[in-house]
Amino acid sequence: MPEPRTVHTVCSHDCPDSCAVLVTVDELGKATRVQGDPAHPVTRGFLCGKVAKYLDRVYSPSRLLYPMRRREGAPKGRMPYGREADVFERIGWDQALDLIAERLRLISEEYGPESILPYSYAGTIGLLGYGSMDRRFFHRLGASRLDRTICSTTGGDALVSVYGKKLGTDTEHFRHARYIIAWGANIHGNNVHLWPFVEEARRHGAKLVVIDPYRTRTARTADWHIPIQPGTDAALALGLMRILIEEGLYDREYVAEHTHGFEALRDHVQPYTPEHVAGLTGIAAADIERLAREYAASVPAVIRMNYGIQRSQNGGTAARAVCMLPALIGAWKHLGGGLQLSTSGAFAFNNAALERPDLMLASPLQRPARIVNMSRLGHALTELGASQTEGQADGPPVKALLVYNSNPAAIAPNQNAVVRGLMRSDLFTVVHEQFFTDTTDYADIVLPATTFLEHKDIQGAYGHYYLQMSEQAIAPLGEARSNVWLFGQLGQRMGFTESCFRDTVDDLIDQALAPQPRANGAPAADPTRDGITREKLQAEKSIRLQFAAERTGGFFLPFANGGFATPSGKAEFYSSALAAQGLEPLPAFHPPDESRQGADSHAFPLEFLPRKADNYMNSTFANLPGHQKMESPGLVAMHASDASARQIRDADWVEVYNARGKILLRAHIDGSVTPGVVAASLNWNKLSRGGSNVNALTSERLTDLGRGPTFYSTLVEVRKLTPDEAQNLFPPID
Ligand SMILES: Nc1nc2c(c(=O)[nH]1)N[C@H]1C(S)=C(S)[C@@H](COP(=O)(O)OP(=O)(O)OC[C@H]3O[C@@H](n4cnc5c(=O)[nH]c(N)nc54)[C@H](O)[C@@H]3O)O[C@H]1N2
Ligand SMILES: Nc1nc2c(c(=O)[nH]1)N[C@H]1C(S)=C(S)[C@@H](COP(=O)(O)OP(=O)(O)OC[C@H]3O[C@@H](n4cnc5c(=O)[nH]c(N)nc54)[C@H](O)[C@@H]3O)O[C@H]1N2
Ligand code: SF4
Ligand SMILES: [Mo]
Repeated sequence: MPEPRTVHTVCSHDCPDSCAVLVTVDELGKATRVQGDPAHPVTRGFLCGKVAKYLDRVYSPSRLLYPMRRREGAPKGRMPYGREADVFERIGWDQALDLIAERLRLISEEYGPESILPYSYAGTIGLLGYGSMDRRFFHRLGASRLDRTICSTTGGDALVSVYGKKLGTDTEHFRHARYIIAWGANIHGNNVHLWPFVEEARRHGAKLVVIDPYRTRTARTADWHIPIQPGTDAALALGLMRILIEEGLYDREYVAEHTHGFEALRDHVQPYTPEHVAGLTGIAAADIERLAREYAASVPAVIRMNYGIQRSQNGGTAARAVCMLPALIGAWKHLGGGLQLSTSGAFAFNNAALERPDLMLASPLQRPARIVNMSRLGHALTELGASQTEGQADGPPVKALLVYNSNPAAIAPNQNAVVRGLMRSDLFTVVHEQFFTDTTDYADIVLPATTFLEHKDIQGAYGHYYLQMSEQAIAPLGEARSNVWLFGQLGQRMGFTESCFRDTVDDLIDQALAPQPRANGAPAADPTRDGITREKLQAEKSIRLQFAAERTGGFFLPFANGGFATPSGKAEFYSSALAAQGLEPLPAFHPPDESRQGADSHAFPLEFLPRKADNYMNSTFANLPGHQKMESPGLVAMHASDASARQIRDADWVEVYNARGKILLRAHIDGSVTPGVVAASLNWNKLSRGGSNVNALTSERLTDLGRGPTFYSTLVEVRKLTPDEAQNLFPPID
């Protein structure tokens, strides 16, 4: 009998922190404890509240443990939580795989392979679980390609437009900062392992400023909270740049040596006077001036920009403008200065080897398939292919949907359209999941998935610079299987003869760590991953990327001395590449159409923030009682003046609505929002009164860069429910 042991795993939830998690496994093979690895320099021995309770999730009595198919005649549609299994019957894996392969073959023959759509995001950000065998499978099949825009492409494209790379200030260097701006970044809620470094800096006198329309946990503990009007960050950043230039507070040397387009920028920011920007952002002109002067005077200054500001119609431009600030003041030169949005660009995994896009040419299409934007799933399921004329169409309707790593019925915008699509009786839907969710309510087949304790993977991070090995700690529960296993098996059932569908997890890891090939075919030296092999990772578990500066005893400062991968080779204030795409080469402020200052402002008067929950991970964990207790979901934060104008008191039941939908929540007047702004957080539909969550109100409009969703450009109205209306709701009020 094996001894109790400790296994090194990595939390695979979609979080910048990618924590090193030590799992204690007893002699019977059961995990008895999870803890943050004290030896990991960013995890530092603690886990967030969500994952500290992880064994409640792994061993939940609600885990999906067997493949199932919808019973003959059982209609698709929302099921009360806990009753989902009633409409399914258990089948074996063999039967499930055969059924799926058979249906995909028929659908592909009748409608073409592009009528098959994968839908996945970041249920796991383990490298293999996120995208490897699945991509091979869909490429070889000729399925539509999913444009995975739901989270970060807008901000990512913005960062790349200025610097050419997704690199940022090292998390561990925040301890050296003297001025920290959390800009659309709820550090305490969404990125808690940065917090100890922020606190360390503050103990040494640093100031923490939070720019966020919502009074988050982070804002409440900050030195200065600036509640900006949603969607107006570009105006603020441009106003700050104007002051920095006007008052000579910028770094002339850095600007001259390392930036491109300064003269154009200087002229361009002229209209953004403090008074003008105050009118746009709701921030007093004196505060804008003070912020600019403090930011320039406190060396080193760092900005933690997270993905909050880019979930807005002009969020790409806003993120671009914010990204320019550290280049203007030369903050990159200093240890602890700069900006962090993402660190993911440093890992440079060999994605071509993992995902095998070359297999597209072996598909029946013999060409790359069409691209479908995941942020417009409602459109894809209800309109795509509906009115096509031969030859110039957008391709066939979606006839099969394979969902894994995602819960689209809860997280995709314009939910009523998504649900209408999922209800289609002619849509064949397969969902690979750990639990019955809002999405499995529309599945023909559900398949049980492993948690990160139950499979092996490797993982980079978007909030630190360590590459890690996540070992398998326990055997899969029931008949749960990993994403890699599922798509390898499906490939074989489809009769794909390429040997890559038989690759093992270790093969895949070796391929991911192989050097990226260069255009001319010669292997490129990938200095950050130099010498990091599977064997080495296996032995050391967590390895810091190998930065040249650190080899010689220095610090990794990504843009201290250039290092940009932009067309000009400089940090770009002016982007010719954007101009060539017909986009504005310099960032300018435009209000989102759906905002109080925008073109669509007449219909509904309140700005809506459909936020993430502090104690869930998007929709993950929302079904677990311990997490629900920490979160108290189902509230809409309102300002006292907006509430009283509508005869609403704290804890009243209200309807929040717009032209796309309505949801039912309890008013919460807690001082977290300014007049004209209301906020509520993500939950499961089936756990929400009225049966829909915040995404019943969000739209499928896309952002200016990166084709992303615009969750935070949403207008609503709120009205009080009558006592009669508050009765007989779904789910019933206890
Ligand atoms: N607890 C918890 N942690 C998570 C997640 C979760 O759901 N729960 N999700 C994970 C995921 S998927 C991601 S992508 C990261 C994202 O982490 P963040 O980028 O921090 O994500 P958000 O909470 O969307 O946005 C951050 C803040 O931006 C604010 N904001 C909204 N609109 C605006 C605006 O117009 N201007 C400004 N300045 N701020 C605005 C919001 O009020 C919010 O507090 O977090 C990850 N971590
Ligand atoms: N209103 C609003 N909507 C949002 C957001 C918001 O802030 N507000 N945030 C957006 C953002 S930033 C993101 S990233 C998306 C997130 O959207 P999703 O990526 O869909 O995130 P989750 O809701 O966490 O759902 C992930 C699902 O994957 C499952 N899963 C976990 N691990 C595995 C695995 O190994 N295999 C399989 N097959 N399944 C697994 C989990 O059980 C879970 O149900 O939501 C977006 N939607
Ligand atoms: S969700 Fe984030 S903070 Fe929590 S354990 Fe996972 S990586 Fe760490
Ligand atoms: Mo995300």
